Amino acid sequence: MLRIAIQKSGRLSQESLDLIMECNIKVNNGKGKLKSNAVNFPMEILYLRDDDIPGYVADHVADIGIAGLNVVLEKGKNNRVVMQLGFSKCRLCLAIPKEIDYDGLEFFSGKNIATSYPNLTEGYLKEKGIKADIHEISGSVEIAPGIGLADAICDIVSSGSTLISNGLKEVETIMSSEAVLIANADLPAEKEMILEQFLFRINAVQKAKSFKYILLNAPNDKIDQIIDILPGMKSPTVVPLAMEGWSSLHSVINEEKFWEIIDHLKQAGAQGILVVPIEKMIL
Ligand code: PRT
Ligand code: ZN
Repeated sequence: MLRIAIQKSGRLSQESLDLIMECNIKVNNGKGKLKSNAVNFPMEILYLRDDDIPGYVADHVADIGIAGLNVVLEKGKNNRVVMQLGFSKCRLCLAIPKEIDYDGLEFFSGKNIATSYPNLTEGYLKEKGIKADIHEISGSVEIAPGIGLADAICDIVSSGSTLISNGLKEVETIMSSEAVLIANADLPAEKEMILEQFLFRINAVQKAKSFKYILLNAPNDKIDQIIDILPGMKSPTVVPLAMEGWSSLHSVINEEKFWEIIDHLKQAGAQGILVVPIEKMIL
């Protein structure tokens, strides 16, 4: 049995649960529950505050967990980051009132900085040789300069609109973050095996998301030219159509690449192009 801790309610909750379910792990997720069991995979799910997840994983309360890299590094527990999950992307930034001219990190020397990330902020400034006064506050960090509580802040930024609406501007990026899967540094072999199976499924789901299955029709004399354009995994499948001299061509292609080559495909004579999602991809 592998215990995974995910955020109970917040920015990571839904996507963490979606990821588990996309791996075909069925969860009885009654609202308000603190714990639930998967019905078709040896997994138990704990619903916790994101800040507690690294600590619970390090203490063996949970075996693995999903949290923002920002929280994982801030807590500094002895866990392994086993996979980047690609959602809840954001960055940890230093920001100052927008009317102040900023001429480099020296600005922060001797200044008061409000943050919920004292360890990351201090670590970053120390590495740069800057000594500042760091004040830990747990929420609404953005309002600290406006009410005279601090000269600057260090906080999570995503779109940047919270900073703007509080009259602040971003001046330094301390780190980029996204949701990550962490694991206890020392799992028993049986749990490690279940983790491997889970990682295998996540990989298959993530690969499938960035690839599409493409089907198109083309005159037989254009097939070679079209195959050259398609950056497929292996050689595409070519099936003759009922209409004399035409074939249907099937391949798997990276979605980003698809938009680059669509015009070339059409120019080369491709018709009836279909692009369909792939649910799982195992290479
Ligand atoms: O209750 P619990 O403790 O579990 O949740 P929480 O309120 O502490 O965390 P939550 O749900 O807000 O965030 C969870 C994780 O999501 C964070 O640790 C980050 O890894 C990630 N994440 C992604 C964000 C954001 N984007 C984000 N925009 N976390 C916070 N914000 C906040 C930020 O603090 C600021 O107040 O949103 C505001 C900035 O957003 P923009 O879009 O205006 O720049
Ligand atoms: Zn939190």
